[in-house]
Amino acid sequence: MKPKIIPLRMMGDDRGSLVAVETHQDLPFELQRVYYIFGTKEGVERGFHAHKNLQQVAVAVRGSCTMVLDNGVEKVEVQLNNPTQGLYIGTMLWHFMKNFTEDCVLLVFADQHYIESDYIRNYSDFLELLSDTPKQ
Ligand code: T46
Repeated sequence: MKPKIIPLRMMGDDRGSLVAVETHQDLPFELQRVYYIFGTKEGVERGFHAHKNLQQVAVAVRGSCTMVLDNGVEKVEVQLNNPTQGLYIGTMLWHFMKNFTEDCVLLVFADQHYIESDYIRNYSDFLELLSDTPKQ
């Protein structure tokens, strides 16, 4: 599995850096929600779910963490440590985050509002649903 990294447009000048993120131009979907994770305690791992329909792009705008993606067949670890690179997290991908630095701010763009019923929080259910999902 090859993780999909989305380069974000950096508009820096001698005052500093600026990255702009727009629906369709940078994100492969229409933006509906933004959230960010910060202040994660040392050693904490979070996530451990897949989404039935939600698509997301995650960017470590400060600090770093590791995103583990698992498509039910293979796992890949992606280091998020660059505010000009987004990681696309598609549907039906089990994922969790670890190795947060103390200063990590993980910004996530999402194509849907928060819907708890979109989460698959049990790994066996995830594998079962995957086997029912037609291959793309
Ligand atoms: C994901 C990974 C990368 C809301 O009320 N609204 C929201 O938009 C979000 C994202 C969360 N919440 C509530 C639900 C929980 O009571 O905030 C609490 C913490 O959320 P959760 O335990 O799901 O956080 P993570 O870090 O395990 O997962 C989050 C996202 O929820 C998830 O969609 O893909 O980050």
